Amino acid sequence: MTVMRHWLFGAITLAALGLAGCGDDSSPSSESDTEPETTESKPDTWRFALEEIEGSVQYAYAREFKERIEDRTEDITVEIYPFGTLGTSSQLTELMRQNALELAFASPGHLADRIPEVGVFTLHFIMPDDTQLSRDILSDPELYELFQKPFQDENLQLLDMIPEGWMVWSGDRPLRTPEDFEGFRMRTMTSPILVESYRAYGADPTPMPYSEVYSGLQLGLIDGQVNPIFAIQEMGFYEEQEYLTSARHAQFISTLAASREWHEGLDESHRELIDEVRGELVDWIDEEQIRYNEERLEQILEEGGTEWVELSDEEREDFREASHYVRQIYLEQAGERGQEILDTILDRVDSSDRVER
Ligand code: 6CS
Repeated sequence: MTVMRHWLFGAITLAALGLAGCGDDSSPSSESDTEPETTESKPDTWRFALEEIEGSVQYAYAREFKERIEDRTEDITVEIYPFGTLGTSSQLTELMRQNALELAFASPGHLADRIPEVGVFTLHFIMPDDTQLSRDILSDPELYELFQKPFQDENLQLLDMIPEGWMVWSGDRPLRTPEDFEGFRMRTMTSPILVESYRAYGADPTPMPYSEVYSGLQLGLIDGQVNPIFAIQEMGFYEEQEYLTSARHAQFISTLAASREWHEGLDESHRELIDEVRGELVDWIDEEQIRYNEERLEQILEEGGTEWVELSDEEREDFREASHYVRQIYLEQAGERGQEILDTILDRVDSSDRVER
């Protein structure tokens, strides 16, 4: 099993990774007394950790980000740490909070444990089907403004929100109706809000980290899991499943975060550069993820042994209705700011419907 090797985390030894000295100025630019004085700017390394393996959507983004940053600076190197090299999603977030890591992806399905507001992206039937509208929402300055405070309260800086594709249910059975979920042990990411989303369909949700999903399927600890197609393919989940059901109930959206302390300590020009690159990658990454997901689906189906089930609008309607009350649970967890975030997204979707009519 080739994918197995990706899951074996190296020990999270900060010293071995050169991350020792968390919290103080451990960057190569900090001068020691004995170093000769120079007016040249010193090289600086931005460590960028991913929740996904090489070949993933996050990896594509990080590679492009690295290339664009390094092309436009003399003194910056971006070092990419794919999944399996530093730790789980929650551990990466913790490293950034301690200013021991500069940049990392943090999926709302895990991050909502700490920042309930981002749980909005785990709710079902919220984001629009329309690609352009979805891009506009994910780059809406008003939304960034609303999310920034809870990120900063956690010593994080929100830099980007990127789409990684529609979530697809993989399972030992097709999942056409909420009744099909009866007793279905669905692996979810670790935030409690996701547990509620699947309880709403009558499932038996089982939160676990990404690294344990393959063995969970293999050992029969879970009946299925949910992820975008590119991930189902590259992590080998489809090998242990007979059906893939597409309900287009939610997109997988990831947040790109930075250590707040690090971000605030950057030169203004570097902060502006990050912003510039982020803006350039909005359309680029969406086109990439669409291509990744289409190609990987073809690969899975060509291999055989997995059936693709696409729900009709009528079938989706039953799930939409069943999912509705989870919004209330989100609001209980995310409070007033959560309400503003949810209202802003729904308002963007509604006003676009009105314009179309
Ligand atoms: O299911 C998960 O936990 C993960 N899925 C993806 C596609 N990216 C990162 C996340 O940790």
